[in-house]
Amino acid sequence: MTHVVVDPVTRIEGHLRIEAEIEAGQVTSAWSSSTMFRGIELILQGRDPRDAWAFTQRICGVCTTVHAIASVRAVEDAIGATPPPNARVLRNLIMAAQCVQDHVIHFYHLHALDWVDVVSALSADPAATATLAQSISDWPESSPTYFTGVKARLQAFVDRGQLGPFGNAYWGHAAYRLPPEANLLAVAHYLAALEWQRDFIKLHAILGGKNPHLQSFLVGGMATPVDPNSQAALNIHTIAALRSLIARAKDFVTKVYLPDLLAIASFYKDWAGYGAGVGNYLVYGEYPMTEGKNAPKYIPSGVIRNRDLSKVEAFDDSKITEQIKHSWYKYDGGDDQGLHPAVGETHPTYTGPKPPYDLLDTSAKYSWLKSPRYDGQPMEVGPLARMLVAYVSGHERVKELVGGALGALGVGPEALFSTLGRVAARGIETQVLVEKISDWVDELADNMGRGDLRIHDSDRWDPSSWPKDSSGAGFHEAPRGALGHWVHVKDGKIARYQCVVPSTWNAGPRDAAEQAGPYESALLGTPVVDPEQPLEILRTVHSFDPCMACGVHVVDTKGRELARVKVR
Ligand code: NFE
Ligand code: MG
Repeated sequence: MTHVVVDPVTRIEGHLRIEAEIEAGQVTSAWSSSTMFRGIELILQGRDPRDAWAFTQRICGVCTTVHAIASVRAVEDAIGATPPPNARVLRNLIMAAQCVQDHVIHFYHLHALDWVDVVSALSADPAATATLAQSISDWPESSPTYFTGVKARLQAFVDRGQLGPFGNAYWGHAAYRLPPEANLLAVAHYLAALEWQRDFIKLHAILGGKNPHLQSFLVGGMATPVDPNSQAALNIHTIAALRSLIARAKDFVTKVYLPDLLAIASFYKDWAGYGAGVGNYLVYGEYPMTEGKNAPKYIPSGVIRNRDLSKVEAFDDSKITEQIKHSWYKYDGGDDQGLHPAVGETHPTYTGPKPPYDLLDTSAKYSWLKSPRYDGQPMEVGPLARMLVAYVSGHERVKELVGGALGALGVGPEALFSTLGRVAARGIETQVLVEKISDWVDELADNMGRGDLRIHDSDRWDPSSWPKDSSGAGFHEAPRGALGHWVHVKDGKIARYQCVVPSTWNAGPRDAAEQAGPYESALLGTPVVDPEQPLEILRTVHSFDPCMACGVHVVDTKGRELARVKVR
């Protein structure tokens, strides 16, 4: 048996440590640990709940809007504020844009290099690359001259010894399978996607003043004036600017991201057989289509258990608990219980090992992540969960795209329960959202046209209008999955605040019943050709798009080393 430590896992947000045991070339046990703590939940106590979103938004610099949205919704739920239609539409636009940008960045910049060998791209024939590119898409930048230029650019990085983002990976690993031309194509689009994401996210600058960390959220609505006749508000020129940003985004997703995803996946179909994980999927739902708490959502909520695609259960938030048997926290009532987040506790209690340590004691506490559970069960959250629930719920566009992807790869729906399924679901979700997002621009324009310029419910702005003691929950589907904030407001101040975050669901440690979390389960059976270069472990872990900053709500305060892979 070989014990492998990957710490920190790179090309993620925050710090994640994976330990795994490998026998006969396969992972037989795995542990996921997040190794730092800050505690945003604690610093919110005693503050004005109307300010909470600005603090929680700083939990993460990647999913920058998501904690703001969850927070304003939780506070609105507690104090009884109802945002008007323009606020809902503006929020939908902001959230969908976040998801689209985040997914494209994940595919090219955080995940592609697990599948794409940059060094091999240097031996590609640019003319053959152009032929390949033109065979999968009518994207205009596909000429031999274009790929000759990309190859020369890459060669120049290498000649200068300045590999930049390509400096650290397992180049030449036996598990890389793309021909040189496909590698060059992917590298070209890695670079193109850097430009693309910078362009597209101007949408956030327009609607939120800046990105990351938009400034326009407000409990009860949005702080973005809407007025077709004002230069100082979102007006008809803004609508035109949004339309052109979205059109360019859709072009790139449809003609570059999705064709690349299918082309790369076709060389790695065996990865539809690895990385399934817990087989339970949880979705809170997102993009309300009308006002009010029970509004229908474009991406529906629901629960799927045991990979059973014959039915979706209704989501019931009272079934959520967080456990801490293996997390560096203590609970007043004992560490073996699970607490609902409305009565959750955050008492950090580091019990070792003492850094710098060799191995974690996984029989004891071993992560700063808690273990969220639904009805006592571990749940995977994220794009795969959302696309599965939407698929089984009969979402037309999702059904079409899932069917199309499965057909193109020649695999059945069971292939979705895998590392590759996770990657494909993320692409499908991006396509669905980049198509849908323009409807919300139309809705905003229609509202303006009808003279509905309301952006805020001011009836509940004054704390004297609030109940003396109330609680609320705010739910959101962040790019990485189901996100919930729970707030208890007492005498106008925050008495308790709890966040249960997508990466906490997915990357959390074992629970009191010793059930493994989704990462830990997904790694079982993963082939590892060379324990010194555990590329395959990264494939499965990265397929979830880890964000430890969100997961623990932490910040890195220490110097960082690039990576440590330890085999014993
Ligand atoms: Ni920091 Fe996050 C998303 C949230 S993941 S990226 O998406 O919430 O835990
Ligand atoms: Mg929390």
